[in-house]
Amino acid sequence: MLRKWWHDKIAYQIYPKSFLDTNGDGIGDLPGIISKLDYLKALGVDIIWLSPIYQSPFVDQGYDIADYYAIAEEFGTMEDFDALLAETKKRDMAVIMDLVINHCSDKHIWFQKALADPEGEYADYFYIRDGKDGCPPSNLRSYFGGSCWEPIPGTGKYYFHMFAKEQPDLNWENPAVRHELYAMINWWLEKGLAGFRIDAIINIKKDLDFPSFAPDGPDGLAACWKMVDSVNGVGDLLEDLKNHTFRHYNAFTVGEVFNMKEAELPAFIGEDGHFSTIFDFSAHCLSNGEHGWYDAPPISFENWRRAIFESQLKVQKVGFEANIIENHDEPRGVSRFLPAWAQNDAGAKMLGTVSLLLRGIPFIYQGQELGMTNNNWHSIDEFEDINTLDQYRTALEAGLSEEEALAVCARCSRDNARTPIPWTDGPCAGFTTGTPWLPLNENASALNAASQENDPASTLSYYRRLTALRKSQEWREVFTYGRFEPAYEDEPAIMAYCRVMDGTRVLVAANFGRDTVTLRPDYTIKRVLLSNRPTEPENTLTLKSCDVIVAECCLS
Ligand code: TEU
Ligand code: CA
Repeated sequence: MLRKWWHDKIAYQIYPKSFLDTNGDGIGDLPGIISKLDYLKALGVDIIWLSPIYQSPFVDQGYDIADYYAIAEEFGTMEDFDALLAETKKRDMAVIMDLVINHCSDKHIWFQKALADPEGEYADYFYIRDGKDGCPPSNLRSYFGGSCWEPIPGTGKYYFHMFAKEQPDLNWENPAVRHELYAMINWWLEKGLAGFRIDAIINIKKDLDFPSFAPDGPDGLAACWKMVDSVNGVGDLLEDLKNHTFRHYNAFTVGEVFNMKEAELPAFIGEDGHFSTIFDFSAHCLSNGEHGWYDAPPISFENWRRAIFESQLKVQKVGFEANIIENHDEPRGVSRFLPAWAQNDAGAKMLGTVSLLLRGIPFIYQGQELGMTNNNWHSIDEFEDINTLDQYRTALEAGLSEEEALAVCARCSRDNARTPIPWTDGPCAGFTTGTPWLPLNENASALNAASQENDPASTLSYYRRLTALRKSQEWREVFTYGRFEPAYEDEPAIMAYCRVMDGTRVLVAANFGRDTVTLRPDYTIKRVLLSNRPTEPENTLTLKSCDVIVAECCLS
């Protein structure tokens, strides 16, 4: 396998709005990020992914871009951005930005021009079609609810949007659109950006006939991903994108890809694939509800472990995936993947260990290193997320009570991951001197960075040891390139695997159960490299509830 510069790196996702506010407007900003670069360096972070910081009306929190060349004033200026690049470079860190090119904002000049003249040049930057007998051209339902087709007043025409109506989809079949987007991407890469996280990219290929599908809900509509599933040819567009941009910069690209056809994995992430890597969402997809969050199935330990094992075994034959516990679209992993008895410090360390030492590129989401949890939510009015508000309506329409619908959103909302980072136990947790744009977590006075900073037993201190182990001279090779082998699969509460390479075998084993388990001596332990236990027991392989060990094993 050809070695790439990013293979052994650790990435960290920043959701700028909630990271750190320095001017008291309640919104995190670029100077806030710059002031925490040493914190990130100490955590072992090599690559920083910034969720969108471009100019935007923030209907979908910046995933609706009005100007791809401008920094949102909420976050700062282009000078701030350049300073961030310079400061990261000094620390030998790289920055990647979010690339949102399936759609733009309805406030983007291209769309404004398209609306002004729905027959003109810019109309062809989007998908504008005539209605059928006063109805939309097809029955697809957008990801955020309602029809994918929005009428253009007074014209009988509609434009297509897979997300909010304020996020019109760009017409990737139009060479002029591709040309504009590629020029923009190269402009950022020229500035010194290391690459991109590429948003919702599978959606760029449309079925240009825009057929209707069998309705799958009481609204008579069908989920728009059904079109994604049924259409071929996204690969040609992705190759075109790569060949005009990333390839020339040796950029690191991580695709946000759902609904990929399984046989296409090598084309996506194999040697010279469309992307460097894509996220592994296999565990997260286990809770996809058939109709929405309200019928999302719970995730059992068994299914979670199987999903990860299957994915690891499949992907290692092809390339690297990017492993996450959570991101800005997902509830906190500690509240989601851990059983009730493990939702504590020990559990957070255990979950972090088994995730970060998998084969692939670990992405830590801001606050994960502190063991942040979902928030307690008391009213639907506390939420900002457009997706959450839609899911609340959907749940009510399905017959849930207001209380039940709120409970669904409290469990699944994307805002769980978007609450501000608690930096201190002071006012507003040190996040802002003003009013935070989204409520702080109720546990912020107990769970914050300052209280963990100098406590060797804290989740933060443990994460530092964990990343240091992964990156150490001695072990980075096996954690980067070592084969993944499931272990103790017959133990119903143990998540365990080995990373194996030439003369080295490392066992990672965690007890997600409530009871103590003594593992069979399948492996002879040479020494424990890391564990979350205060003292090592007589028998290394005796794991109490929430214990995790990382141990070097003898080969035979
Ligand atoms: O997400 C794409 C996507 O498919 C999401 O709708 C995802 O399924 C959902 O958030 C899960 O609840 C990306 C971004 O990550 C997300 O924040 C944006 O809202 C979306 O694209 C539109 O740009
Ligand atoms: Ca601010």
